[in-house]
Amino acid sequence: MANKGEPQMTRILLYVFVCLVLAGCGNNKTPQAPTPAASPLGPAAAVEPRSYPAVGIVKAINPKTPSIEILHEDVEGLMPGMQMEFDVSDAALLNGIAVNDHIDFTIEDRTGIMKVTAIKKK
Ligand SMILES: [Cu+2]
Repeated sequence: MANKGEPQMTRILLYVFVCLVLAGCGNNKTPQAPTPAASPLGPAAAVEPRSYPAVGIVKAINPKTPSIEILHEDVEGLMPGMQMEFDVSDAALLNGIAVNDHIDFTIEDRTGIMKVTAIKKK
């Protein structure tokens, strides 16, 4: 019974170690963690935009807003195919883009606020 204190200390040290490891893992979360709708109002979600690659056909262009209306295919993890208008992060992205162009584009989603951040003509 004289050694009883030692294994207890070992257990405490192990416990502390596990806590540190778990805390470390929590901090190493990548910004692209696949949790699009987990905490829509959390402060962490607000600073972690997600980007989605998408494909579609240009239906209208509005350089003033700037915005673009696109008939897009299914966007995996975001929404099914539909025709809709997107705000564009920079009007310059619309340069050289015309109605009926087939495009690859990128949608950035910040807690439900979507913007097109890249457009590439096919
Ligand atoms: Cu849509």
